Amino acid sequence: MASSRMLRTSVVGLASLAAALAAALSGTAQAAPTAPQLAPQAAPAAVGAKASGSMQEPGVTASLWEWSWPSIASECPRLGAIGYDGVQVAPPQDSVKRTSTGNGSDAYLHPWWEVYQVVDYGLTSRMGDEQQFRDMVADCRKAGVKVYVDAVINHTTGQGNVSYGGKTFTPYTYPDAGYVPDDFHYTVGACPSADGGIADFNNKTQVWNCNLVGLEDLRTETPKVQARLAAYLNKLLRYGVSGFRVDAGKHMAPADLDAIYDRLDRTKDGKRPYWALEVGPGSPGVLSPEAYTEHGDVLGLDGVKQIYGAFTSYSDHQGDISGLATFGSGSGLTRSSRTMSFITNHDTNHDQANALTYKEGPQYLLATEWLLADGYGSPQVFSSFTFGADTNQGPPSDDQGLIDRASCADGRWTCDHAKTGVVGMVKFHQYVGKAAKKHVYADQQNVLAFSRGTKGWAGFNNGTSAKTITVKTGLKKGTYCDAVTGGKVKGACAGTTVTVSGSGRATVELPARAAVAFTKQTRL
Ligand code: LM2
Ligand code: CA
Repeated sequence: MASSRMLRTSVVGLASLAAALAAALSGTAQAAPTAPQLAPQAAPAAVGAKASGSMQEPGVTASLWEWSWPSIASECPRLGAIGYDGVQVAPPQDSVKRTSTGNGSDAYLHPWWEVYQVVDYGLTSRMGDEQQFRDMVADCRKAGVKVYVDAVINHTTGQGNVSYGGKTFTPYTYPDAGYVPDDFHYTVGACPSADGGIADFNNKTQVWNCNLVGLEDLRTETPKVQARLAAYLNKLLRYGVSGFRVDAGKHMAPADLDAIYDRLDRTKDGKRPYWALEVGPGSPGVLSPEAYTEHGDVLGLDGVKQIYGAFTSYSDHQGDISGLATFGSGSGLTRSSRTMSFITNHDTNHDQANALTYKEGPQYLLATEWLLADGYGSPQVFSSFTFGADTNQGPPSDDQGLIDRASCADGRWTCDHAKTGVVGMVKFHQYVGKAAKKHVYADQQNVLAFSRGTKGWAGFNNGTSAKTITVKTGLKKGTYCDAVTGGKVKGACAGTTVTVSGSGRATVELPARAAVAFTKQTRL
């Protein structure tokens, strides 16, 4: 669990990591190369076209994280039918395949995090082979679902010597990717810390040039590395991918990101690729999520914490979900149009701190439903595998680490993206579009309700007992089906029915830890 603690620290960006890093690094069998030598001066990075202002919105996406390619291919028709605009997939490039376990708590031979250690850019991975990847992208596109790839472009590995694709490597030398020691910051002496790790998360040179949790940091400022990375991303674009979640975005200088983005081709739809940078909160100035919005969208990691706080702090009398009425730019977050929002992602999911996850059951679903109603950012629904107490646990797989077929029936996969309430709220989100939040009811007692213009209304109860509220809904007189309990099916309500009076008011019972929502579309 040292690993998850490390990552949380990096995401949160707390200052001194030196001791922890040294300890973590000594845990790896990898020797640093001999004395750092001086590298020839790299050509100045090209002034890249900024990604901001030039991309399409991804809308609602599902992150089917560490689902295999055939499993995602089969799921895409359902995603499309529900109304998802896209699916985000785990890093598809070839990664380290461990042959022995690490020390102490690091007991899983194939932990989930293997895929974040890049060996080369062939598309053979735990999730499937290149043909399966291509077929998946094609099948999803056919179903009207765009594919977004988790792009690990900041670093290679920190351990091991063999990959899923059967490639071999040694520290700082990756023949199949074409990398030699001069392609890494540490090797050329460009990382200003004694052990090559990031000791100070407020120091931009360290954050950009040193090894994040021992992962060998690429010289993303050089034309050679930029070209290599762009070739990988362009291959994915040629296969029909629509954009990227940029792993460890904060650990690359904005100029490097711009230069790489500038080398990217258009998507199959003729658009500039989506580009969402992972920039963990906690560091100031140029390292802040806000600063990175000049170079792409950013992941809403600060929002994850605020949402977690609102949903979990009521018993401490520190706040409640009605405070989320002003969530977004009103609560100090990056602007909606530049943010990918979510309740949890693969990191916070495994950290089990400062984020709601599937383990919180109804509260996690309630939060997911609320985010879809709120309209902040481009909401992403996280859906992956279930796991036990050891947060290193990998996805269900065979003894070689190859991931099993996902099933929503065997209890090993959460399938939160397909739960009835989430499905109803994806439809709600798509229907209300950009309509403004109106008729806000925030009772300071863990209940929040609002309309989206005159198109839809939603109420959320985070309390442990049911609560009945009478509110103005913004909708016309009529009988409506609750989207959360199944909506309108063949002219009848699958679940709860709500009556709106001539004055636009309704008396709604909000069950414990649950939501009720309806739109003009679910009117009988
Ligand atoms: C990320 N974003 O910036 C990913 O979202 C996160 O999941 C990745 O960390 C990280 N950055 C690098 O891509 C995960 C995981 C780490 C794990 C790394 C690499 O949270 O724990 O580190 O992937 O697999 C593991 C060990 C760690 C070791 C490191 C290098 O847990 O103890 O560090 O490998 O050998 C010495
Ligand atoms: Ca870097």
